[in-house]
Amino acid sequence: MTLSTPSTPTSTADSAYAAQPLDEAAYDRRRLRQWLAGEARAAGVARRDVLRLAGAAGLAATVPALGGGLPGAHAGTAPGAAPGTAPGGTQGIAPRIAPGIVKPLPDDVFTVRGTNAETRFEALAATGRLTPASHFFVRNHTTTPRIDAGTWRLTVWGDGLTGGAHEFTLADLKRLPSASRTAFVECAGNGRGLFTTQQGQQASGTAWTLGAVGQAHWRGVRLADVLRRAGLARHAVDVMPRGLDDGYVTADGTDLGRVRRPLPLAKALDDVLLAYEMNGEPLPPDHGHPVRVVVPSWIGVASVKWVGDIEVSATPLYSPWNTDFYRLFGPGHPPQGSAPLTRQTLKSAFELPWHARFEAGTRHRLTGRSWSGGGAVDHVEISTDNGGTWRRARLHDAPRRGSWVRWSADWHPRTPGPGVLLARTTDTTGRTQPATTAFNTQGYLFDAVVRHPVTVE
Ligand SMILES: Nc1nc2c(c(=O)[nH]1)N[C@H]1C(S)=C(S)[C@@H](COP(=O)(O)O)O[C@H]1N2
Ligand SMILES: [Mo]
Repeated sequence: MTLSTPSTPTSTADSAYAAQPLDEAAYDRRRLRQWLAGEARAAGVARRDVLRLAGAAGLAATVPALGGGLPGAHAGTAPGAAPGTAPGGTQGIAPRIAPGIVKPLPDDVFTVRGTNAETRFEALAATGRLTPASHFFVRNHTTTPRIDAGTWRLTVWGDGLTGGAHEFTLADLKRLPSASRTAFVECAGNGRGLFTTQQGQQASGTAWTLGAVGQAHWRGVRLADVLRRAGLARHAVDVMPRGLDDGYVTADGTDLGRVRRPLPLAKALDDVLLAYEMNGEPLPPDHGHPVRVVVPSWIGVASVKWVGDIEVSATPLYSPWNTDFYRLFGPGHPPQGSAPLTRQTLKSAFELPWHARFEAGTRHRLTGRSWSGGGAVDHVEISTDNGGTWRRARLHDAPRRGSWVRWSADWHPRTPGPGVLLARTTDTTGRTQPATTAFNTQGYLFDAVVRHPVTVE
């Protein structure tokens, strides 16, 4: 993280948090035990829904009692989204419009999947280390809201503050020291479709291939600075940002409320940003205008868009997005699911269309990208003989935590016919992409080596 101005001195109360170790695994185990023991409250979800959802997820444990304390409507919302209206009309070929996404979605850049848009990896070949907003995937639970930055307010509230609720305008945030960093945002379900096409397994959810990922330079303020200004108390444990988009209603009609997911305080105080700029421009509507959370290296849902309020809590918080969703369910996992997912796994992708064609007897330059939520990319290998031999790809970016690396390798195919291209990365933790990924019913964290089909002719 680059701080453009030195951060303000911290109070003694704050240093207690700074000293708190960031042990995500321990945090998750503790929260899971508390959930099972019924200590936590399921914020914002009606009790009957918690019971039903717990049943559906095979949760045999006590369902937590509901706590109150949720504020009502939020200031600064201008819902009235204009779903399906692309600005600037259509020039030339009419771009595809997904319900609820504002920006144009040209066919050569995106695959529309329900309310979401997946970036075609071959379209990234024309982009640099940063993904322009025009090429950045969109994952919307509902529709992109149109929010007026002038009337927008961020409310920080909860029993984890020393005093009452605190409101920030965008101008207030911009007066704080700015902080920026380059980070990818990747959906936990990125690659889900490959469970089916590569492993013959059917997972629920959007059947993304590899394009539910993008990397931008985010600029804003440190969440830590905002929490401190709001009066963070010593006994705070969780922080839960919530979006201003419409509540999410499941297929069977259950309203789960607005998108929200708790973060452990240690992560919230570490490297999390409240971003108001993406690649040097104000955030575009589809990516969270005017302010979104950016949680580097963690699964995309942690990076709440259109943030309107942040609950700071003295007790563990739960939402459907860390209980029924974004855990691993299925064979090999406990009935209540794994601990809530935090960091992303690692992946590699060629900047090629599926079934790309190559001329035999010519040298071709293969390009792609690799990334990991576990650490920086250490190296990338490719195989053009179905995994028989592997060789190192040339890296084109200095590997950094939370960022992807562009790479290339030359290939001189000689024999016409169908084939597969393989790429795999190893990160600085020593983890390498495996041949297969253990199945989970919601298809999260696919990280196996992808068998990219090509034809030599
Ligand atoms: N408020 C809100 N925040 C959200 C979402 C959403 O639907 N609403 N989707 C989440 C998910 S699942 C992902 S993967 C990322 C996607 O960010 P992007 O659309 O900017 O690519 O946003 C996250 N933040
Ligand atoms: Mo996601």
